[in-house]
Amino acid sequence: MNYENKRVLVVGMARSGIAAAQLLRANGAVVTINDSRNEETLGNDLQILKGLQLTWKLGCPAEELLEGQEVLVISPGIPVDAPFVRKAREMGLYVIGELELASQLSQAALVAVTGTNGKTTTVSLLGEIFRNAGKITHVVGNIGYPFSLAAMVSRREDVAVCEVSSFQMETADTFHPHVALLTNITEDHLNRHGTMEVYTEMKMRMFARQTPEDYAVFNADDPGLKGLSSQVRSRVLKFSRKKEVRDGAFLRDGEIIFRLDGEERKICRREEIRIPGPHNLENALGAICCAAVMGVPAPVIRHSLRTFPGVEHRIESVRVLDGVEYFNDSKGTNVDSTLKAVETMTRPTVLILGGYDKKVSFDALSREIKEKQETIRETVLIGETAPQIEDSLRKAGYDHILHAKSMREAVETCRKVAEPGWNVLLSPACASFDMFKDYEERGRVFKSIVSGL
Ligand code: UMA
Repeated sequence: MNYENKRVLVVGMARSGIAAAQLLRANGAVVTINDSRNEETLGNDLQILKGLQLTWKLGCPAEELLEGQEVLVISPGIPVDAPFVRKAREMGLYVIGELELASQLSQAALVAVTGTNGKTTTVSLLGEIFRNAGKITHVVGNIGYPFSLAAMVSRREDVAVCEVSSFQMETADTFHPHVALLTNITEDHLNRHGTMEVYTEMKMRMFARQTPEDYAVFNADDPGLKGLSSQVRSRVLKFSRKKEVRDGAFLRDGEIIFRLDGEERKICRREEIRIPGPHNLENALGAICCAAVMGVPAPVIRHSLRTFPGVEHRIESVRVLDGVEYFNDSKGTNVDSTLKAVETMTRPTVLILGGYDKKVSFDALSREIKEKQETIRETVLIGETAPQIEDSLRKAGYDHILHAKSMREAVETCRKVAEPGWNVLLSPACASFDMFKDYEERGRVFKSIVSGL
């Protein structure tokens, strides 16, 4: 779409909305910005919009601003069933999200990654691979850097690697990645999407506009993806750490192979991948498929796998104190992600769990903790979901349960109970919004408390 002189209302003035407003102004749109919060509460980040010739309407309901607008751009945090969004649709406005807007205006080749877990690690690794291949690469989206900022500067020869959330797909329209990867699907965000069917449907929207010239990459080992690859029109590649696949990436005698149309390329040996754990092997295999179909030579992929150190807040070692190693896995915002972190613990561990309530069940996690009680020696529960997690753990027959009212109290409790040779793991299995701005703030607070011990 051409946004020149289009009257656009942008709602939500956090990272996405601020970037969308800048992109729209750069494309000649007539922009009104809105947030339910006022300027004072929104803080300094808005300064960048000063002098951009925007109409500022902060601290008032968006409903009041729809009259006379042609387009409504919303942030991912705003659900599509919000009353003002419904009203905008009824009034005939074109309603899209920030990611959709950016994808329409970006010039770069688009590689997109979605799934419940592994997205951030995979896009970060892909960013590293494309940069090592000499490409100007923009790693954008749900990872925390809005696509709109890259869309303002991207050129046709660049690559945009986009982390896509189910929230962002609610408002997709023409979003069309040349390569799209689905890592896995397990229970998450049911407070927003209601059912697993709707959540899965949102993830699958990423492939909706692909054609047979595009590529869709699926994790063949994930039961949550069963049957989904037959729904896409693009060329399907799969990856597996358990079996050989026809087209895609797999292991043979410890060697990682990429195969397409019967032609095999050796990438590297499994143990050369620097990021640890079976879940990271899956992330690496997915990234290999995307990079290979984008034309990156095997030696560049291999070098990147050998050097990529992983991402902050994902099973990140913070420090060793009195023989106890502290790990920050604040990115463990759902049950499956915490299960994966637990799987990588090879020593006795005190696990900090709990946070914002996304209305999912903790029973699978509790059963696993009970089964692994030789490893998970204690749990320290924090936040809104502490009572649910306690009930679930007790139902599973696990009763090594402690409580803490704050992150500081949780860390201090861990310090008291952990013995030399143990680990302390913050992997809450929940989002952070009950106590923190986001998972990054939660992780930073944890790290600063641990560093100050
Ligand atoms: N707001 C309104 N009216 C409303 C509701 C909200 O004005 O009715 C305003 C709020 O006052 C606030 C703004 O909207 O100022 C918040 O928008 P946002 O929550 O979309 O915040 P952003 O900073 O733009 O962050 C979003 C993503 N947030 C969510 O999806 C909740 C970030 O993902 C993403 O990194 C960022 O865009 C950059 O693209 C975070 C996330 O939690 C990490 N994602 C979920 C996850 O990973 O599990 C999906």
